[in-house]
Amino acid sequence: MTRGKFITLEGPEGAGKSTQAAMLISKLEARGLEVLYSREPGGTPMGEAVRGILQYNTAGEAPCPESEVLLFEASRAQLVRHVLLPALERGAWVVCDRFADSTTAYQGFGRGFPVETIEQLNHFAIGPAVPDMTLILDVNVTLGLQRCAKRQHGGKAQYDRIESEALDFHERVRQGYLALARLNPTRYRVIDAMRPADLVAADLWQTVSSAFFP
Ligand code: Z5A
Repeated sequence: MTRGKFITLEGPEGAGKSTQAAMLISKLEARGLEVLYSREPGGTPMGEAVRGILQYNTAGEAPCPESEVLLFEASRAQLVRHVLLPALERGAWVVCDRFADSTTAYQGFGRGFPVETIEQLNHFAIGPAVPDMTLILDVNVTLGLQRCAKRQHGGKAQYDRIESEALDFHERVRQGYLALARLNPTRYRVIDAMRPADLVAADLWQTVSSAFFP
Protein backbone atom coordinates (compact mmCIF):
# COMPACT_ATOMS: atom_id res chain seq x y z
CA MET A 1 0.00 0.00 0.00
CA THR A 2 1.38 3.44 -0.95
CA ARG A 3 1.51 5.80 1.99
CA GLY A 4 -1.01 8.66 1.81
CA LYS A 5 0.05 12.29 1.57
CA PHE A 6 0.27 14.45 4.65
CA ILE A 7 -0.67 18.13 4.24
CA THR A 8 -0.57 20.62 7.10
CA LEU A 9 -2.17 24.06 7.26
CA GLU A 10 -0.40 26.68 9.30
CA GLY A 11 -0.56 30.40 9.90
CA PRO A 12 -1.41 33.09 12.42
CA GLU A 13 -4.78 33.51 14.10
CA GLY A 14 -7.72 34.07 11.78
CA ALA A 15 -5.81 33.05 8.67
CA GLY A 16 -8.71 30.81 7.63
CA LYS A 17 -7.06 27.41 8.19
CA SER A 18 -10.26 25.60 9.22
CA THR A 19 -12.25 27.18 6.37
CA GLN A 20 -9.60 26.22 3.82
CA ALA A 21 -9.12 22.71 5.27
CA ALA A 22 -12.80 21.94 4.66
CA MET A 23 -12.64 23.20 1.04
CA LEU A 24 -9.41 21.33 0.33
CA ILE A 25 -10.79 18.09 1.76
CA SER A 26 -13.91 18.21 -0.42
CA LYS A 27 -11.75 18.68 -3.54
CA LEU A 28 -9.49 15.76 -2.57
CA GLU A 29 -12.51 13.57 -1.78
CA ALA A 30 -14.00 14.45 -5.17
CA ARG A 31 -10.95 12.72 -6.64
CA GLY A 32 -11.94 9.54 -4.81
CA LEU A 33 -9.36 9.82 -2.03
CA GLU A 34 -9.95 8.88 1.60
CA VAL A 35 -9.06 12.04 3.55
CA LEU A 36 -8.73 12.38 7.30
CA TYR A 37 -9.06 15.80 8.93
CA SER A 38 -7.35 16.48 12.22
CA ARG A 39 -6.35 19.45 14.29
CA GLU A 40 -3.84 20.43 16.90
CA PRO A 41 -3.85 20.54 19.79
CA GLY A 42 -6.41 17.75 19.92
CA GLY A 43 -7.53 14.98 17.61
CA THR A 44 -7.43 12.26 20.31
CA PRO A 45 -9.22 12.07 23.69
CA MET A 46 -5.92 12.90 25.42
CA GLY A 47 -5.18 15.68 22.95
CA GLU A 48 -8.61 17.25 23.45
CA ALA A 49 -8.04 17.24 27.24
CA VAL A 50 -4.65 18.90 26.71
CA ARG A 51 -6.34 21.47 24.42
CA GLY A 52 -8.58 22.52 27.32
CA ILE A 53 -5.57 22.95 29.62
CA LEU A 54 -3.63 24.93 27.01
CA GLN A 55 -6.38 27.22 25.79
CA TYR A 56 -8.72 27.63 28.75
CA ASN A 57 -6.67 26.65 31.85
CA THR A 58 -9.03 23.74 32.59
CA ALA A 59 -6.48 22.28 35.02
CA GLY A 60 -7.11 25.34 37.21
CA GLU A 61 -3.77 27.01 36.51
CA ALA A 62 -2.00 28.34 33.43
CA PRO A 63 0.89 26.17 32.19
CA CYS A 64 4.33 27.74 32.53
CA PRO A 65 6.03 28.30 29.12
CA GLU A 66 8.11 25.10 29.44
CA SER A 67 5.02 23.01 30.28
CA GLU A 68 3.21 24.65 27.39
CA VAL A 69 5.83 23.37 24.92
CA LEU A 70 5.75 19.85 26.38
CA LEU A 71 1.95 19.68 26.45
CA PHE A 72 1.77 20.59 22.74
CA GLU A 73 4.38 17.91 22.04
CA ALA A 74 2.56 15.31 24.17
CA SER A 75 -0.70 15.95 22.35
CA ARG A 76 1.17 15.67 19.03
CA ALA A 77 2.96 12.41 19.90
CA GLN A 78 -0.38 10.81 20.79
CA LEU A 79 -2.07 12.09 17.61
CA VAL A 80 0.77 10.82 15.43
CA ARG A 81 0.85 7.28 16.90
CA HIS A 82 -2.89 6.76 17.39
CA VAL A 83 -4.36 8.54 14.36
CA LEU A 84 -2.03 10.02 11.74
CA LEU A 85 0.44 7.21 11.09
CA PRO A 86 -2.25 4.49 10.96
CA ALA A 87 -4.21 6.60 8.44
CA LEU A 88 -1.18 7.38 6.26
CA GLU A 89 -0.07 3.76 6.32
CA ARG A 90 -3.45 2.53 5.06
CA GLY A 91 -3.11 5.01 2.16
CA ALA A 92 -5.42 7.77 3.43
CA TRP A 93 -4.46 11.40 2.96
CA VAL A 94 -4.30 13.55 6.08
CA VAL A 95 -5.08 17.27 6.30
CA CYS A 96 -4.05 18.65 9.68
CA ASP A 97 -5.04 22.08 10.97
CA ARG A 98 -1.77 23.09 12.67
CA PHE A 99 1.09 20.70 13.42
CA ALA A 100 4.71 20.85 14.57
CA ASP A 101 5.46 24.15 12.80
CA SER A 102 2.97 25.83 15.14
CA THR A 103 5.26 25.02 18.07
CA THR A 104 8.25 26.41 16.17
CA ALA A 105 6.30 29.58 15.32
CA TYR A 106 4.48 30.19 18.64
CA GLN A 107 6.80 28.76 21.27
CA GLY A 108 10.02 29.30 19.31
CA PHE A 109 9.64 32.60 17.49
CA GLY A 110 6.73 33.86 19.65
CA ARG A 111 7.82 32.93 23.20
CA GLY A 112 11.54 33.03 22.40
CA PHE A 113 12.63 29.44 23.10
CA PRO A 114 15.59 28.46 20.87
CA VAL A 115 14.19 27.26 17.56
CA GLU A 116 16.75 24.39 17.44
CA THR A 117 15.46 23.07 20.81
CA ILE A 118 11.85 23.22 19.61
CA GLU A 119 12.77 21.45 16.39
CA GLN A 120 14.46 18.64 18.34
CA LEU A 121 11.32 18.22 20.45
CA ASN A 122 9.18 18.27 17.30
CA HIS A 123 11.38 15.60 15.77
CA PHE A 124 10.98 13.41 18.87
CA ALA A 125 7.19 13.85 18.90
CA ILE A 126 6.48 13.31 15.20
CA GLY A 127 8.92 10.53 14.32
CA PRO A 128 8.29 9.60 10.68
CA ALA A 129 5.16 11.80 10.33
CA VAL A 130 6.90 14.60 8.41
CA PRO A 131 4.41 16.59 6.31
CA ASP A 132 4.71 16.26 2.52
CA MET A 133 3.47 19.84 2.14
CA THR A 134 2.85 22.69 4.57
CA LEU A 135 0.61 25.51 3.41
CA ILE A 136 1.26 28.70 5.36
CA LEU A 137 -1.81 30.91 5.15
CA ASP A 138 -0.35 34.35 5.59
CA VAL A 139 -2.47 37.13 7.06
CA ASN A 140 -1.48 40.34 8.73
CA VAL A 141 -1.93 40.16 12.47
CA THR A 142 -4.54 42.89 12.79
CA LEU A 143 -6.78 41.46 10.10
CA GLY A 144 -6.44 37.92 11.52
CA LEU A 145 -7.37 39.01 15.04
CA GLN A 146 -10.30 41.04 13.67
CA ARG A 147 -11.61 37.90 12.00
CA CYS A 148 -11.30 35.98 15.28
CA ALA A 149 -13.09 38.77 17.15
CA LYS A 150 -16.10 38.29 14.89
CA ARG A 151 -16.71 34.98 16.68
CA GLN A 152 -18.44 36.95 19.39
CA HIS A 153 -20.07 35.67 22.54
CA GLY A 154 -22.86 37.85 23.90
CA GLY A 155 -21.74 40.74 21.71
CA LYS A 156 -18.25 40.71 23.26
CA ALA A 157 -15.14 39.40 21.54
CA GLN A 158 -13.55 36.51 23.47
CA TYR A 159 -9.96 35.44 22.91
CA ASP A 160 -8.41 32.27 24.29
CA ARG A 161 -5.18 32.27 26.33
CA ILE A 162 -2.79 32.46 23.37
CA GLU A 163 -4.96 34.72 21.20
CA SER A 164 -4.84 37.20 24.11
CA GLU A 165 -1.06 37.66 23.75
CA ALA A 166 0.21 41.11 22.72
CA LEU A 167 0.34 42.16 19.05
CA ASP A 168 4.14 41.91 18.94
CA PHE A 169 3.93 38.22 19.97
CA HIS A 170 1.58 37.56 17.04
CA GLU A 171 3.85 39.55 14.71
CA ARG A 172 6.85 37.38 15.73
CA VAL A 173 4.74 34.29 15.03
CA ARG A 174 3.84 35.56 11.56
CA GLN A 175 7.44 36.48 10.75
CA GLY A 176 8.58 33.09 12.11
CA TYR A 177 6.34 31.27 9.65
CA LEU A 178 7.68 33.37 6.78
CA ALA A 179 11.26 32.63 7.89
CA LEU A 180 10.55 28.87 7.90
CA ALA A 181 9.15 29.15 4.37
CA ARG A 182 12.26 30.96 3.15
CA LEU A 183 14.50 28.22 4.61
CA ASN A 184 12.63 25.32 3.00
CA PRO A 185 10.65 26.35 -0.09
CA THR A 186 10.23 22.69 -1.06
CA ARG A 187 7.95 21.75 1.83
CA TYR A 188 6.42 25.15 2.66
CA ARG A 189 4.19 27.18 0.35
CA VAL A 190 3.00 30.63 1.39
CA ILE A 191 -0.54 31.50 0.37
CA ASP A 192 -1.83 35.08 0.61
CA ALA A 193 -4.84 34.56 2.92
CA MET A 194 -5.86 38.23 3.02
CA ARG A 195 -8.09 37.77 -0.03
CA PRO A 196 -11.68 36.48 -0.11
CA ALA A 197 -11.91 32.81 0.91
CA ASP A 198 -12.82 31.52 -2.58
CA LEU A 199 -9.72 33.15 -4.13
CA VAL A 200 -7.53 31.71 -1.37
CA ALA A 201 -9.09 28.27 -1.97
CA ALA A 202 -8.41 28.46 -5.72
CA ASP A 203 -4.77 29.38 -5.13
CA LEU A 204 -4.38 26.66 -2.53
CA TRP A 205 -5.89 24.02 -4.83
CA GLN A 206 -3.61 25.10 -7.67
CA THR A 207 -0.63 24.65 -5.34
CA VAL A 208 -1.76 21.22 -4.11
CA SER A 209 -2.90 19.85 -7.45
CA SER A 210 0.19 20.96 -9.34
CA ALA A 211 2.39 19.22 -6.75
CA PHE A 212 0.45 15.98 -6.36
CA PHE A 213 -1.58 15.60 -9.60
CA PRO A 214 0.78 17.10 -12.21
N1 Z5A B 1 -0.66 26.67 19.30
C1 Z5A B 1 0.60 26.87 19.80
O1 Z5A B 1 0.87 27.88 20.42
N2 Z5A B 1 1.54 25.90 19.60
C2 Z5A B 1 1.26 24.74 18.96
O2 Z5A B 1 2.13 23.88 18.83
C3 Z5A B 1 -0.07 24.56 18.44
C4 Z5A B 1 -1.00 25.55 18.63
C5 Z5A B 1 -0.43 23.30 17.71
C6 Z5A B 1 -4.94 26.78 18.80
O3 Z5A B 1 -6.12 27.50 18.65
C7 Z5A B 1 -4.01 27.72 19.52
O4 Z5A B 1 -2.87 27.03 19.97
C8 Z5A B 1 -3.52 28.75 18.56
C9 Z5A B 1 -2.06 28.45 18.33
C10 Z5A B 1 -1.69 27.70 19.52
N3 Z5A B 1 -3.55 29.97 19.22
N4 Z5A B 1 -3.97 30.92 19.20
N5 Z5A B 1 -4.25 31.92 19.41
P1 Z5A B 1 -7.34 27.09 17.74
O5 Z5A B 1 -7.11 25.75 17.15
O6 Z5A B 1 -8.59 27.30 18.50
O7 Z5A B 1 -7.34 28.24 16.75
P2 Z5A B 1 -6.46 28.53 15.53
O8 Z5A B 1 -5.77 27.32 15.03
O9 Z5A B 1 -5.62 29.70 15.90
O10 Z5A B 1 -7.54 28.87 14.48
P3 Z5A B 1 -8.12 30.32 14.24
O11 Z5A B 1 -7.00 31.25 14.01
O12 Z5A B 1 -9.04 30.64 15.33
O13 Z5A B 1 -8.87 30.21 12.96
P4 Z5A B 1 -8.50 29.68 11.50
O14 Z5A B 1 -8.77 28.20 11.49
O15 Z5A B 1 -7.21 30.13 10.96
O16 Z5A B 1 -9.58 30.43 10.70
P5 Z5A B 1 -11.13 30.03 10.45
O17 Z5A B 1 -11.74 29.45 11.71
O18 Z5A B 1 -11.25 29.30 9.20
O19 Z5A B 1 -11.69 31.49 10.22
C11 Z5A B 1 -11.74 32.45 11.26
C12 Z5A B 1 -12.86 33.47 10.93
O20 Z5A B 1 -12.48 34.19 9.73
C13 Z5A B 1 -14.19 32.81 10.61
O21 Z5A B 1 -15.21 33.66 11.07
C14 Z5A B 1 -14.19 32.72 9.08
O22 Z5A B 1 -15.50 32.74 8.55
C15 Z5A B 1 -13.43 33.98 8.71
N6 Z5A B 1 -12.66 33.83 7.47
C16 Z5A B 1 -11.94 32.74 7.08
N7 Z5A B 1 -11.33 32.99 5.90
C17 Z5A B 1 -11.65 34.25 5.54
C18 Z5A B 1 -11.32 35.09 4.43
N8 Z5A B 1 -10.52 34.66 3.45
N9 Z5A B 1 -11.82 36.33 4.41
C19 Z5A B 1 -12.62 36.77 5.42
N10 Z5A B 1 -12.99 36.04 6.50
C20 Z5A B 1 -12.50 34.80 6.55
